[in-house]
Amino acid sequence: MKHVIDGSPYVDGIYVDSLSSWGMYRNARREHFAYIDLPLTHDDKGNVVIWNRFPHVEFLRELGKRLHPAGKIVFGNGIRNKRMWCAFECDVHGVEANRTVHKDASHYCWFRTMAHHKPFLLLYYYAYPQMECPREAAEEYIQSAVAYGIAPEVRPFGKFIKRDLDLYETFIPILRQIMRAGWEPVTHARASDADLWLERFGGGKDGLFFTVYNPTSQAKDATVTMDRTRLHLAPDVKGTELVAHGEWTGPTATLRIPPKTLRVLQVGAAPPPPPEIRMTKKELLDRALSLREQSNNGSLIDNGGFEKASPDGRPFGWGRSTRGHAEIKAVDDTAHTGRRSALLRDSDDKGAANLTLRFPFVQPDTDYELSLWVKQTPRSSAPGRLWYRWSKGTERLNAERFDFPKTTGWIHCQWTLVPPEGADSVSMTLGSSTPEKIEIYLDDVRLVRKPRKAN
Ligand SMILES: [Ca+2]
Ligand SMILES: [Ca+2]
Repeated sequence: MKHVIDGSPYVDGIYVDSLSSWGMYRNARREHFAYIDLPLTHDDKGNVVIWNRFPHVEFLRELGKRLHPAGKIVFGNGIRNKRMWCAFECDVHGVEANRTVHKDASHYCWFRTMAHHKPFLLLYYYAYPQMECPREAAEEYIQSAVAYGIAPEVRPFGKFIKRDLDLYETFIPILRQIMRAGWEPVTHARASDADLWLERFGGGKDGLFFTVYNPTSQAKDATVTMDRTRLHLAPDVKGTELVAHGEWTGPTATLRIPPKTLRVLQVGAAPPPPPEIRMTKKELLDRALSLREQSNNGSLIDNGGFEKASPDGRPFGWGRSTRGHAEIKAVDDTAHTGRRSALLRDSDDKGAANLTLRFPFVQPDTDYELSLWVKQTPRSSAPGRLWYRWSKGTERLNAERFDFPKTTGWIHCQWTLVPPEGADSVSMTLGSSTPEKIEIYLDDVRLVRKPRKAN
């Protein structure tokens, strides 16, 4: 956790999945009682227990305590109707739902009430090949969700992107605008037809909006009358309707709303929608890698100096692979820089000791320079080596090996790794192959991008 938060500026938060799936049992183990902060309860027979939902709440609360000071967020998925206390601890809510949720406003009411001003993302697995999503269904889903300021996500994303792009172009800027204004539970407005869903967003500097959704199969002629006093509206306030682009003056808007259709009223002036953040995959990757380089003094490898380690010497960010009589740990009895280095000991001709690292962000037209400091103890019969393999997706490409120099004093090594055509990842192992025996220290491992110059 600490490593993720302190050492990874490219991690913006933590996504906690499946909150609705766990915690349904009562824990009667008394030795656990001392470690919970939330109240104990009892089961049907009167035995004192921890209701295991509450440790989930404590876990989310602790995540927030650690993430918020760094400006990072907690996303909770599965914020369903029995997870209210979890909801309060999360900054963003998500629910993966069956395709009937939008037919019943009570679900939306619950989601929005729990979230209040926080983002809420609904995810429909709508579009698998056997689960076609007709255009009418997409229209109903998107418009009804936006009525509650809920992001109407679908998965797999993009299957109907061409067909439904107009819906997203129309409704997502509106969603962003009303979400910024913020949902308010008291509308101070009345719709003339009780079948209509009427929700209010904002009332302050980010504008005042009302969403009016017709969930029925008949078109509705309706008026929305606003409480001018409570909403502080001038008698001649100007209003615009953002979906079909109507206009009116005063606190009463008259609308004709087709079946399963959303209208959004903007009352008075409002700032334009927040600018959209659109990044290509390449831009996103460049940004992530730049952030990684910034936090590692130009290197793409986190914790290449082995300074961050668990109390028992597990270096964070590295994989450890050992077989036979072998061990790997971060130690503080010697270091090239800082306090620690990694000790790799393999005293077995049938075993091996390797630090492993996969770098899955290999870019085209880029070479990589791997450098490190190494030394052997006098007991080390082999010098140790770097072995690495390129891959393209799941296809394995070529592998190469460089032996370390034999030395009992720290020595600097540097190699240029040239990706074969199409490679998108590289897996590196630093240590020993089976027949070799080693006792070596490694420190300050760096991987640096070297963009190839165009000819
Ligand atoms: Ca070090
Ligand atoms: Ca060995």
